Amino acid sequence: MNFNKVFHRSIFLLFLISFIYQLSCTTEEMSEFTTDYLIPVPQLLVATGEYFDIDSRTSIFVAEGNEELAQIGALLSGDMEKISGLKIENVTGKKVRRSNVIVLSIDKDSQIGEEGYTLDIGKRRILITASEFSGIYYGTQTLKQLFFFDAKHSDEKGISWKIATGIVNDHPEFSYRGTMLDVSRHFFTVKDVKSYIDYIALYKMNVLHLHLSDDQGWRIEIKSWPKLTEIGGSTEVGGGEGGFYTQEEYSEIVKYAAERYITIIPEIDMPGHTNAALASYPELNCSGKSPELYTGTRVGFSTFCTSSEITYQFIDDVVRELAALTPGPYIHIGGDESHVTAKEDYIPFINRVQDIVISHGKRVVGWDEITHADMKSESVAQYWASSENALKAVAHGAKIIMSPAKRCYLDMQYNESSPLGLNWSGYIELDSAYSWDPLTLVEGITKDDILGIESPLWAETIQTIDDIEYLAFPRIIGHSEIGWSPVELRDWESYKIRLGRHGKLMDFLEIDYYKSPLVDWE
Ligand code: TNX
Repeated sequence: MNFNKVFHRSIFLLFLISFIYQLSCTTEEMSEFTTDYLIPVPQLLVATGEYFDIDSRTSIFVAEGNEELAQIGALLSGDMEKISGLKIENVTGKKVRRSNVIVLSIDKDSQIGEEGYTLDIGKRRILITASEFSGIYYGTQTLKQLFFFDAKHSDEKGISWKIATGIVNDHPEFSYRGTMLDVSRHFFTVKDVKSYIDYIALYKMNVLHLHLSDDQGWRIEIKSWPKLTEIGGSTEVGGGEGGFYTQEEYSEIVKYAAERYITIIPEIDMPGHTNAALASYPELNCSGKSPELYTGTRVGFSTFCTSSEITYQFIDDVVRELAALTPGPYIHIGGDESHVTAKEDYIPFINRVQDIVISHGKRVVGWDEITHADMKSESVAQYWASSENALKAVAHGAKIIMSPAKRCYLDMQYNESSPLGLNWSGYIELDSAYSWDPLTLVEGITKDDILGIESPLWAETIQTIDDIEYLAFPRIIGHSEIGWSPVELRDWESYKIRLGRHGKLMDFLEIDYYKSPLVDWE
């Protein structure tokens, strides 16, 4: 039986249950279980009119021997404690108790779709089921949002939190829901990156692309070429001291992200955007001489020597070490704005680098300029400005990540008085960041061609986690909804009200977001 049929049948059944329920309790006060608080808005939600009480005796149950579920349970109880102060016990065993329990359970027969989940909040127990762990994790994110926005009640028995009962059936529209952080123009610590991961996980995003090298800094330790970080990592835009991740630190980020079902995609930008590497090793320059380190913000002036063999040995070493640190399927090779690489050199260079990446068992992602080369159908193009290039990707049979600079670039100013950001692609207010559809953006590109969406945050103008928060939030929340929710459910008027409520959540998390005048913040 196909997924759509099952899904539609389950929609029908849910409506039926809800209808019968509402008939049966017209005299009692109904609880309010609605999508009014949820971002991204779920595919389907049905209220059943009662309450589940969470108190100090509530526990989270996973079946014995299931380490990964237990880990999701531990994250859930930690977050619920932060929200409520209640210590919710994690329990494993063979038999689940009858009431006051939150159950996390894999159901291999669930037809809810990849990364999908069912969250069934009953009067006695909450049940999250999914066919994959990621789905369970997303179910817990929805539960957390509902929990956060629900009211606290206390009586003589102590404090309890009431969650309205109902059922959510949900799955994402796109399998790739990402953001990029540029750690090259300014360096951000492991702690900063982990904070950013925490925030995006709450909105069911599943990719963090790290822009690890550029003209201003090389940020990942490569053991076979140690000067990359020693020299190339020693500064940043404005002349600050820069920094880099040791392989151990980087692995710590990868693991932290994986526990939140986020894949890290490392990017080594080439053949342009390479001044930091060129400054570290003279042999990578056609002149055989190293340029000075660069701390300005111009782009497009550097290039690897594409005609020399040592360049490819170097790239092979870098990709080999990076692939070993990367459990995810992709290595991003950049390829953008190589203005000083001749086109006849650029194309064979990209082709060769693509082969290197494949030889290390990974797939290529590159900015849309790489579509000029002989892209393989398994490679992915990241659209940022050129529709023509995006259509070339389709001609190669390759998929596209949508990152239109006019809508997705988190480093653009909100308006002319924004204290941070650039404006070369325009000002991006919240409505402009939210109100667009990846499916109609480029004529000739359809859903099958699109892997998903990604919001890049370039770091020329930002230096601290507060700066990251200010430019990313709340625009990225809107992008998370574009990646997850179907276009029929997306609407600025409804989104804006829900976002206003999430102001309270961002305040709670101490996210320094931009308080746009377009939204009534709660
Ligand atoms: C363009 S978009 C770039 C980056 C800059 C960014 C600033 C793209 C692939 N390259 O090098 O940091 O603009 O907004």
